Amino acid sequence: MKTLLLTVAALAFAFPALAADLEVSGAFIRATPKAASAGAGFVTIKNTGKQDDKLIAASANVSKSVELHTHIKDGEIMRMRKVDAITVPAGGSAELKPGGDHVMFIDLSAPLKDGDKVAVTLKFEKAGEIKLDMPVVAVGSMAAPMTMDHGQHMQHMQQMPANMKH
Ligand SMILES: [Cu+2]
Repeated sequence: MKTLLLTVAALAFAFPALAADLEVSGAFIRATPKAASAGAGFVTIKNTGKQDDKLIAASANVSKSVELHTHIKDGEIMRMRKVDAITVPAGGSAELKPGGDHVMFIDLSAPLKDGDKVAVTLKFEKAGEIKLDMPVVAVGSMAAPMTMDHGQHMQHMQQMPANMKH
C-alpha cells in the first residue's frame, strides 16, 4: 500500500512539469546545394525545469526521414553519427549547431532554399512534442557561430552520402 501511494505521488508530481519547461530558439536549416540529398537543422533548446529531458525524434515533410545526428572526431576528420537521443539537461540547454549535434533531413524531396520555412516537430521524452518553423538560411549568411570553417563543412556534406547507410 505504501509503495502504491508513493508511486501515485510521484506521477502527480511528474505531470505538471510537462511541456512548459523547454524553450526553443535560434532555429535554422542550412540551405542545400541542388545535388544534396540531405540537409541539417540547428536549434538551441533550453530546459528551465528541474528534470533532464531528451530530444528523442524529429519529423518534417521535406524529406523521407529525419534523424538526430552528432559529429565525432575520427582522427582529423569529423564524421556524423546517428544518435538515439540528445539530452537537454535540467537548468541548462542543448545547442544543436554546425559541427555538433543536429537534426538531419535525409532524402530531401526538393532542395532547401534560402528563405524557405520548414515546419518541424521535435519530440521529447518528457515534454512531448514541440512544433516550430525552422527558417532556411544560405551558407555564408549564418547568424549562428561557426565551429568549422565552410570549406571543411562543405567537404563533409559532400562526403556524407557515402558514409550513410539508410
Ligand atoms: Cu548529419
